[in-house]
Amino acid sequence: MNALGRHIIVEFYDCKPELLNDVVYIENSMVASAETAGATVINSTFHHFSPYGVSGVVVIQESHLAIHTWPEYGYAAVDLFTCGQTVNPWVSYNFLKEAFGAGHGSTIEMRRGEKSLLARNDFDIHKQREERQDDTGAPLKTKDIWFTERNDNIALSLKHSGERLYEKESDFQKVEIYNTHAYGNMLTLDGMVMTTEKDEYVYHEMISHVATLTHPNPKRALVIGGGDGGTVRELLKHDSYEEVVMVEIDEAVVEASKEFLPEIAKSLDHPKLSLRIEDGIKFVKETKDAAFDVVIVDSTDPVGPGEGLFTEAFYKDVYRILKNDGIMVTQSESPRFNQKVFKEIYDCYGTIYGKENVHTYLVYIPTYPTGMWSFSYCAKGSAHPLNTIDENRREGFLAANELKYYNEQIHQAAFALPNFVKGILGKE
Ligand code: SPD
Repeated sequence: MNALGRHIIVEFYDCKPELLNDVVYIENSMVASAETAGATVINSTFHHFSPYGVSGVVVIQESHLAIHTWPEYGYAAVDLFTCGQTVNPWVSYNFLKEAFGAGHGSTIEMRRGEKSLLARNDFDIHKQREERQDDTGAPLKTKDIWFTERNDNIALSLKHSGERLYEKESDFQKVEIYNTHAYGNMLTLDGMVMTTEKDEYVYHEMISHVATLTHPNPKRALVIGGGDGGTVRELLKHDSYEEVVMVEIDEAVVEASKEFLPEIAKSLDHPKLSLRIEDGIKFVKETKDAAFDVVIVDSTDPVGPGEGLFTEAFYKDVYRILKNDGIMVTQSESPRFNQKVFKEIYDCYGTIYGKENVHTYLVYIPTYPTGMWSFSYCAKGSAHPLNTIDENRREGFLAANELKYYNEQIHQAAFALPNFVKGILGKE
């Protein structure tokens, strides 16, 4: 190509007005059109005007896509600007024409940056970087690329290096590993943060040790999900376990974690671990009654493959496969970010285990949206997470293992719920 980039100026007419006024739909369509064309999305920002109209930009590694809509005229003005050879802006054009239901479109394509008119002027980029430092004195990361997880109202963003260390569209979900500046390597599934190298211990210690130390003598544990390996790493620190079975549906999660999250995944080859790559729902359904002392549901969020792990039918099966004094712990989402699910599953556990045997506890995980995350402790028998702990056993365990988050006080404090959380759960 004799130019740096291609710029298509697009007029879309006779679009569906309601689509052109839906800021979430438009942002998702613009981002998907970029990805379908093979572009790498850096960030996007969109705004809805009252009462009509949306404006927004998707910044891609290869330039940008922008849009302004006039829903009342069924009209959208779109710019598709790509540079380099790999991204074809016409793929985005076709995608968007269909997405907005455009009756017709007209376009002008311009070549940007005629090479015959450009003179290359290389400058010392390293010198420029060395001169700028962050507050620790380290060279400043001049790339400004952010990963963002969001729902309709809340977002969490982390700056990363821009390269994806791992990226696979598996049969179940999109599995990615980013290298973030503040939290090290980070695993995401379908764009949702699962774990990061620097704060994973909060989640994995708290999902594992509360139940294990409350159970009088846990010998067999089952982990549903948890393919990164963090939960089994923590469970296997307890000598009482004779076997830990982990059932992860997606081999790509295990593969990515072994390669890029080695500290988290380090027990995935442990001799006491039976690792099964299969559907956890089916596994639980086919397991005989009273087979496990502890069941940990280390699921993703309730979308995609994780959805079936948030149903009454599944939890009833888990109840059945627990021994009479067995304990289940599940990750139960954020009281703020996923309030509806948080409340629904609490009620569901209450009907299965009896309200008095269900105890919600909270942890603080900076890389999950809102930072506040919950676990649910459910006892089939009467094991109470605060009253039935064998202190000698716990002391011995803590002396032998250097944990980063869990201790006696945290165990106790995690069950203290703020009033607004009690309110959501309908507790006095
Ligand atoms: N939004 C995060 C929900 C927690 C998902 N599980 C994390 C897996 C870590 N082993």
